[in-house]
Amino acid sequence: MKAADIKKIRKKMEKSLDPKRFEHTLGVAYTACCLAMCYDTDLNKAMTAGLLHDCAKCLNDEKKIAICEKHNIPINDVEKKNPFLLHAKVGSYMAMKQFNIHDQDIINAILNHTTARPGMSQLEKIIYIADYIEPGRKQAPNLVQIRKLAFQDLDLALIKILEDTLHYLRSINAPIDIMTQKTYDFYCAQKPAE
Ligand code: DGI
Ligand code: FE
Ligand code: FE
Repeated sequence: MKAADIKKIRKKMEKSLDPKRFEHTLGVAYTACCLAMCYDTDLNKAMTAGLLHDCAKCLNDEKKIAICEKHNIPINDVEKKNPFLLHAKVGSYMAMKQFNIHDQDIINAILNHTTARPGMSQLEKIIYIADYIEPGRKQAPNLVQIRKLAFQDLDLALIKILEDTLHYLRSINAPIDIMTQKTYDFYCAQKPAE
């Protein structure tokens, strides 16, 4: 991924996202770059995945469902009830087809940025965490603590974000995607004893 390609992607995102979502996108891209610096991960990949992670966010539900049906992308029960979740799957598809991204790690980072998954790569963790802590985020609890933790221990930050997300989803009675719960259980089991 060259600097010129990154500039092109940024321009396209500015056109296709609403201004607030574009601002969030820049926040995620630059936060992902900071985390990549901290954890010796490829900066260009972090930038590219950050810029593209919500590329399908501004499509309406009908459009996201139509794209899934047309291209045989499976929709599970929780996604059926909450089609916004599909922006990750549809986004990774668009990254491949419309933005010509062939790097599997970038594609996975976009695909798994909402629910996360067990066994994530460093880049996938970085995008998941950057999405939660970017400077424009205001509402989540424990943000001050999680922002600091992200630069100290990626896995502990991941666990805390998943814990707070599951807690929040339960509090509003939202159906929980099996992947969100599985990921939390997986990383808790991996956590070294204190
Ligand atoms: O697209 P963004 O708003 O930037 O962020 P995102 O793609 O991480 O989506 C965040 C939302 O996704 C947040 O409100 C929590 C929600 N979410 C994460 N896991 C699940 C979930 N929602 C449901 N219903 N079920 C899940 O398992
Ligand atoms: Fe998203
Ligand atoms: Fe996002």
